Amino acid sequence: MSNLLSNSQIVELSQTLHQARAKAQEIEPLTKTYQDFDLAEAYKIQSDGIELRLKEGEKVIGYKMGFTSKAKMEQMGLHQPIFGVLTDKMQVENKGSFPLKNRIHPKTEPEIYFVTQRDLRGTISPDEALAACAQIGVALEILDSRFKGFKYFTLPDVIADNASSAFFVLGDSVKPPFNLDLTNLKIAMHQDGETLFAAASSAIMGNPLLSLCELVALLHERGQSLPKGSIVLAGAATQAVELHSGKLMSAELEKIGRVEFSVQG
Ligand code: OOG
Ligand code: MG
Repeated sequence: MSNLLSNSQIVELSQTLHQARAKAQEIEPLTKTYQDFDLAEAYKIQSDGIELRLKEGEKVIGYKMGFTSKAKMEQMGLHQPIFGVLTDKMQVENKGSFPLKNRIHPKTEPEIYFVTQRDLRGTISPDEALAACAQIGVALEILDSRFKGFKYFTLPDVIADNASSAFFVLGDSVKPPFNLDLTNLKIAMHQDGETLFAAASSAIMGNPLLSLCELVALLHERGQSLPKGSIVLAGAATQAVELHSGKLMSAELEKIGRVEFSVQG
C-alpha cells in the first residue's frame, strides 16, 4: 500500500462516511475536501467502514460489483470495475416496502445475483464460476451515495463509500443444473409496470459470470477469497433511476423471474 494517507486519516475518513450514512447527511467527496488517495487506501477506508458496521451487530453476507456495464460506466463517468460489501442489514424483502425516510438520494437498478456454494479464490473461469453457483437470480439494488448530489467523479471516493451500497432486494432465482445462456437474457426495470430501461445480460462484461470472476480476482489482489454462501450482485446492466414515493419498482430477468418493492414516502 502506498502512503498518501496515514492510518489515523484512514480511520477518520471511514468514520466520516459512517456518520454521513447514519445521519443521512450528504458530504463533499473525500478527495475534494481532504486530499487524493489511491485505490488500495480507498478499499482500506471501505473495510474499516464495514468493521464499524460489524461492531454494531451487522454481518457480511456478500459483495456487489460496480461499473461492469457500459451503461453504468457512462452514467457515473468511471470506467473500471470495483466492489463493495453487502451486510444482512442491507437486505430488503422481495415485494416489501422501502421507506425514503432517513435516506439521502436513493436510486435503484436491475441486477443479476449469484449465491455461491463453494469457496472461490484467485483466477477462475466463467465455467468454474457457474459450477460454484447454488442460485442465479434477479435483484434490484438500492444505491445511496453519501456524496453531495450523488456525484463523486473519482474511483477512490466511490470505493471508500462502499461503492454507494445501501440496500438490495433479491427476487426469483433458479438452481442447478442451469440450462441458461447467461450471455443472452433480457433484463428490464419497470416503474408502475412501465419499462424504464432494458438490456441484454451480455451488457455485463459480455457475460455476468465474468463479473463474479472479476470479484474473485479483486479480492485475491487483497489477499482475500470469496466464502461459500456469498451473495454476489454482478453490477447493473442499465442505468439507475431515482426513487419516488408511492411507486412500485420491479425488474424482470428472462427465464428467471421477477423482483419488486414499493417506495414509501
Ligand atoms: C456506484 C455503484 C455501481 C453498479 O451496479 O454498477 C453499481 C454508483 O453507481 O454510484 O452498483
Ligand atoms: Mg449496482
